[in-house]
Amino acid sequence: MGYRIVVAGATGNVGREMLNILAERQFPVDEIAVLASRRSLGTEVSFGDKTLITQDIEQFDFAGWDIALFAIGSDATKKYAPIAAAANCVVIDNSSLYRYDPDVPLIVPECNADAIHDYSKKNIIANPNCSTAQMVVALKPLHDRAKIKRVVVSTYQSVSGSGKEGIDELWDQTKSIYNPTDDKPAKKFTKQIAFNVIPHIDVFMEDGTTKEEWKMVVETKKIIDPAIKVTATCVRVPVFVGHSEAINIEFEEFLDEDEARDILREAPGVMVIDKREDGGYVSPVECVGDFATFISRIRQDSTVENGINLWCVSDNLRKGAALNAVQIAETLGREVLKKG
Ligand code: 11C
Repeated sequence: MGYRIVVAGATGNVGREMLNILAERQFPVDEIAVLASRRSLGTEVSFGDKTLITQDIEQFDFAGWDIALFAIGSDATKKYAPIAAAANCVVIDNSSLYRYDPDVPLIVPECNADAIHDYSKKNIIANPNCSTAQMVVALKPLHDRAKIKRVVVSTYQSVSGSGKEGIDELWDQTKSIYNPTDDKPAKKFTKQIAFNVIPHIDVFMEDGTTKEEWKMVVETKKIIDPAIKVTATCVRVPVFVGHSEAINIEFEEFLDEDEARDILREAPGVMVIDKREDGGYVSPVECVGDFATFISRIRQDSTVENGINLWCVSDNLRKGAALNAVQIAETLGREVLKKG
């Protein structure tokens, strides 16, 4: 016997990836329902070799369904997640709405799978922000060996993190650069994104950081260890899919770069590609469609007592969103529901 699964937001970038990944990983699905808002009602989406038709989330009865993967944004989640949870359907939510709620576990299975048992406080489990997810996969095994004190991270985030409109804006603006009569001013982003970089993702906070930067700080503490200090600068770059991060880590204890490389080679969800030669590292175009978080450029930082630098790249629609959500569902199935 398998699971009755719901994917809400099935026509968006993340919802479609959720369906692809459920099929690719052969999640034990008995029945699947795909939900959308009225605007996308009746849209066809693929699930393996099947074509599914979206149903109206407003009219949907969640009773009798085991797990709902939500990729519908915070406002819609606020309305529908409590309805699903009250019907005893466990919600795995990709929005930021519940991430900081002490009664909702925030899970990256490679780091804190044990937190799955806290799901029953609200019948809701939160999926982290994409830039946090890939970073904690890299940090956790190193923290277990040498205890991280402080992390300085700079991100290079692809436009797909801001949805289909972001992808369209980069595509249209890039074409329009070569055709000045077809001007495409910035709409989704605050400045031109084609052939440019923008040091601003999400809204500004009072202290001058952005909410994307704040999320990386708070979520890393909740997932790995509240004692870890994180400072982040998040930057949007003209890449379609794949977030990159330059991460500087300061440890309590000395950690040699070769040992760090060995630890990461053995770590779950990580693929180390680290040759000190031309092209011996991963760039975002190479990580698209992959499950792994890729680590390259592992090296000692001799400007601090116990420092390591590394470069971390992952498919933000997969590890950063859909894959992590499916991994949470797999963990819930294996550890709690035990049906598959
Ligand atoms: C971006 N990281 O690249 C964001 C997208 O809190 O789930 C995901 C936002 C979130 O724009």
